[in-house]
Amino acid sequence: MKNNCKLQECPIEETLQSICTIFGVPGTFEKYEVIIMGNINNTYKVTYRHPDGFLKSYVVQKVNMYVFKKPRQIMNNIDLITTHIKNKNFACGITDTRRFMHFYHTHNGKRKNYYLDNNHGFWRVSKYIENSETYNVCDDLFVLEEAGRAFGKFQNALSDFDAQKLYETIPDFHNTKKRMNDFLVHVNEDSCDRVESVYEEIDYIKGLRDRVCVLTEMLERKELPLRVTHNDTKINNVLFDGETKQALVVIDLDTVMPGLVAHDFGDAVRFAANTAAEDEMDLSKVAFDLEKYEAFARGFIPEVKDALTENEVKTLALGALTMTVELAERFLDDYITGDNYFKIKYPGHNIVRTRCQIALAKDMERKFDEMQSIVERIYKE
Ligand code: GN1
Ligand code: MG
Repeated sequence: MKNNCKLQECPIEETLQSICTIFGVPGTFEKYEVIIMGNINNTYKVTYRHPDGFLKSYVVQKVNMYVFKKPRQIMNNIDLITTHIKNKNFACGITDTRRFMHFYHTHNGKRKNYYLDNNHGFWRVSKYIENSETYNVCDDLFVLEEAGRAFGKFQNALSDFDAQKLYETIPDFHNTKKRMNDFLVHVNEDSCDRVESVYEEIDYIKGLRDRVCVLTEMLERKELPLRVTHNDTKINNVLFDGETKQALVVIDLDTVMPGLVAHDFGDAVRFAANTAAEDEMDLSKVAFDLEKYEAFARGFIPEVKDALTENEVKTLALGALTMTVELAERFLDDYITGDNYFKIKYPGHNIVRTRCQIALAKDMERKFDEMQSIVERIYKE
């Protein structure tokens, strides 16, 4: 590998080796693979042969600077959060290293947990957790309950974390009201001439506007407490043990910021209780599965119930509808403004995603009373 290689001009394999060298990874490069999960950052699993002969893998990520304008702030947050969680776990006697995230520091000069290359590429390297797996669509109710427990425990572990110490990595990330207002401005502007093809979807989102702005309004009136939340609680952000299927660790800490519990609960079930993938084209396959919802709730609620206020319990189900409609709006907003935010695999991918979220939201509307009573029942148990 050439040391003077400009990262942006190198084939990805050489770039990854350069990055690993900068982060002090010992041994020799063996292989890499692209980790397809995630709509924002570019993620790779890179494997090295350690000088002692064994193979060791690392997660190398290039952070999307269009989405994360101040990535140094993210790395600052991550450092504080991972240290806090690790200390709390150690205090409870949990020392299994597969249960913690770890980010490596650069070996050149200032030992930072990130590296900015010559071309404004922002890189980080974290531990790869061996024998772990993650799910996009999952039918195993045990796994879903484990995911609920993992996010509930995560929430709990951060309950005494001073939110003032965290940067707001994406301001107004789940401010549904602001997102709705901005969306309607973009619809009016129609800068890419795309609005005509999506009137039906725009109308559906507009129709639910008041209902999905309830949580933001309750927060504004201080009827809901602001907590430190994960804000991106897709089940694929939990790593599970490949054999026992137990949840090991919550990953993707980029959006950990002050937020609402209902958003974390809601975003998780939006993803995990969908019977289909988030971008399923065949809408007849898309439904909200109450058994999966219940399994997640059964893991999540007992972990957090002592801390929850009455209003928080009452709004968990609404969190699911809110996050689903908000994401439909975000995908559609990205489509009509030119597909700059989410990575797309084909033209129109964001419309497919929007339609899938709308189909899911419609099913949630039909099942809303049952969603409410499942939460209440588990809360009272
Ligand atoms: C993005 O990249 P990923 O998959 O972790 C997005 C989430 C969305 C999600 C939808 C920073 O998360 O908010 O819910 O896609 N992350 C950001 O799949 O916008
Ligand atoms: Mg994420």
